[in-house]
Amino acid sequence: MLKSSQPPSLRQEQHPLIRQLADLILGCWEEYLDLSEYSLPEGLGYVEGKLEGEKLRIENRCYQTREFRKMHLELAKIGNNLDILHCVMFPRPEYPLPMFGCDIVAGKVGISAAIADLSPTSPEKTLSIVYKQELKELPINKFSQPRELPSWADIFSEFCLFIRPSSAIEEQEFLRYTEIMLRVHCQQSVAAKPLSPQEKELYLAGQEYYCNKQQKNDKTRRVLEKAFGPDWAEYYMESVLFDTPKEEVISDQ
Ligand code: BLA
Repeated sequence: MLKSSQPPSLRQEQHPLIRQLADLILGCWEEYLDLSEYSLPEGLGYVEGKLEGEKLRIENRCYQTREFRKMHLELAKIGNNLDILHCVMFPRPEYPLPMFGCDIVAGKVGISAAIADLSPTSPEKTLSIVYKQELKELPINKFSQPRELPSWADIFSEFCLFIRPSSAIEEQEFLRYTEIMLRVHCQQSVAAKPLSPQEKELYLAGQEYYCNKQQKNDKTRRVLEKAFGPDWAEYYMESVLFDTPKEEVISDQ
């Protein structure tokens, strides 16, 4: 078992909810899964750029396991204005697992966006009965400021929580909601059995659909473009944030 003994340095400087969620994610990963290091493309573990005169810093942690091709936790900080947490767990496509994803965007006046989901990858674009059963008690209607999803966001499940937390209590309730999703997901993942090669292709297509849609998030793209330019932003969104495993799948056959 690999220990994440060295906490990322950016974490200490970020909004407390981001710090708490980062600790929670890494803690859950270590508790349930047998982690190995996943190497990001050269030079992309830690990145610095300038956004309108403000420094943008990005710090990445990446692991893989039997069930997951890539588990990515990213922390980003823009000057003293914007703190971001981004996390996606990409299943190996031979496992019929959804995509866990979450994003927190915190500005000077607090958190403007907090989102967490387990997004389906199945051909039917639904979660399995077991997941639905496990998630159905989640208090999705408890939050006072739900946010409307943009038009590209047809990838998310009925359990997707997208809010602006209105208080410290709601921040903690968001954390708890995300924790339950993540625990359910880790438990289901370790119990998952691999699919046939034909079924694997269908789940791979589901992941590609998810990644293509996420790449349409102009708000993420704009932040990256301003700091690093459009070519780099495109490269980063395709090869780090939302890449699909095409080459690896072809090479293991
Ligand atoms: C929104 N994402 C945003 C916003 C910013 C970023 C600035 C706008 C905040 C707001 O509307 O209040 C920026 N997010 C980033 C950057 C990175 C990042 C720069 O992750 C990475 C370096 N986004 C994800 C994942 C999900 C996600 C995994 O990365 C969901 C599982 C969702 N972010 C998401 C959604 C919005 C958002 C749905 C709102 C988009 C909109 O309202 O148009």
